[in-house]
Amino acid sequence: MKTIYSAIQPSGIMTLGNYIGAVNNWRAMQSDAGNKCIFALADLHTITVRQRPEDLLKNSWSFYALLLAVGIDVSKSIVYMQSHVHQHSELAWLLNCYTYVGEMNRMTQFKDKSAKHSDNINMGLMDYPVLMAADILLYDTDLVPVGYDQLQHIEITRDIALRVNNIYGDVFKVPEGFIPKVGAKIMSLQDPESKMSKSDPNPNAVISCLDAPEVIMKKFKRAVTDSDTVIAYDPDNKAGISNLLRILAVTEGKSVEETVKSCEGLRYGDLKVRVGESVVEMLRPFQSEYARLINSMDYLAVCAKEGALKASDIAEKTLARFKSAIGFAAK
Ligand code: ATP
Ligand code: LTN
Repeated sequence: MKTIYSAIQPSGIMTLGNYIGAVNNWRAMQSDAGNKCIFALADLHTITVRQRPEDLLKNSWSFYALLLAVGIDVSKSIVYMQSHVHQHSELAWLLNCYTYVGEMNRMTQFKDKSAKHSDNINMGLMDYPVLMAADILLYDTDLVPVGYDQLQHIEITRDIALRVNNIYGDVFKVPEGFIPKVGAKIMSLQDPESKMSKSDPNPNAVISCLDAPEVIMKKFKRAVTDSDTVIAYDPDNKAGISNLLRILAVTEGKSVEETVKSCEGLRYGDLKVRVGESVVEMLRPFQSEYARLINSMDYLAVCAKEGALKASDIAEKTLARFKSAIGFAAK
């Protein structure tokens, strides 16, 4: 049995990047009977950037419903909110004492977010990877499915786990990252050199998984490409077209090579329409399931509560094991 763990922040909107790079793979991994899957809404991570309370609350339930709408099944997987399981904060504190300030200072996401939120470079922003390490290590995780941008955080999680194990023996299982072959980095539709991000202020750059079909088509038609006319996969010189080809490959379930072949002779405009239609079709069942779930608040609350109970059972055992290894007196 392999334990799969991942999380997403309940902030902003769920983008096509989140869907393809992360949550759709979570669903796929859940259907393997050899996997035990645990998925969280990383709401404690979300407050590293200032949130309006009413938005955080609304987004938390919305993202919970989004995960179920993707096809994550609470009878097979544990789905919970991080803030409901207090062991995350406690382990993060302990791990802080085994993490160096210099390591955190070098994290790419910390540097990017500090530049973006220069008026609020709080300790939590710097400590973000340690909380993420706590999330992962609490569940004796084998694999962490994430998009490319999170790989550095998985590496530091491994470093911290190995460091603790070197001091105290085998306390933590050392996890591995799991990156999808295609789609680990979906790019912005307006600036194909940078990642499609849920906090991008330009709505044309980002497909929300809840965008109406006509909005999706319009955004793809406006996608930035290049002045050439030949459809070819060349991420360095044709970032926009290559991004569209990757999205099409995932939505049609083909390799990038097959996709390029099937687009031979098409014009850029035709490719944009084909990608748009393919994304609309992929999201159609998901959107109708979301519409049903978001009106079933009682059901969502029961699922989240059960998820938190199951998660804290596991988390408590790992936390107790580490506290005893450190030398804390038993209660
Ligand atoms: P932000 O950019 O605002 O920090 P985000 O869009 O990266 O947010 P997260 O909640 O931080 O969203 O990420 C959730 C998951 O989605 C992570 O596994 C992340 O790697 C993945 N992910 C995010 N953006 C993309 C993308 N453009 N392509 C592929 N995977 C992505
Ligand atoms: N930092 C992650 C979200 C996250 C996460 C985790 C992912 C929080 N805890 C544990 C995997 C495992 C992000 O996607 N921005």
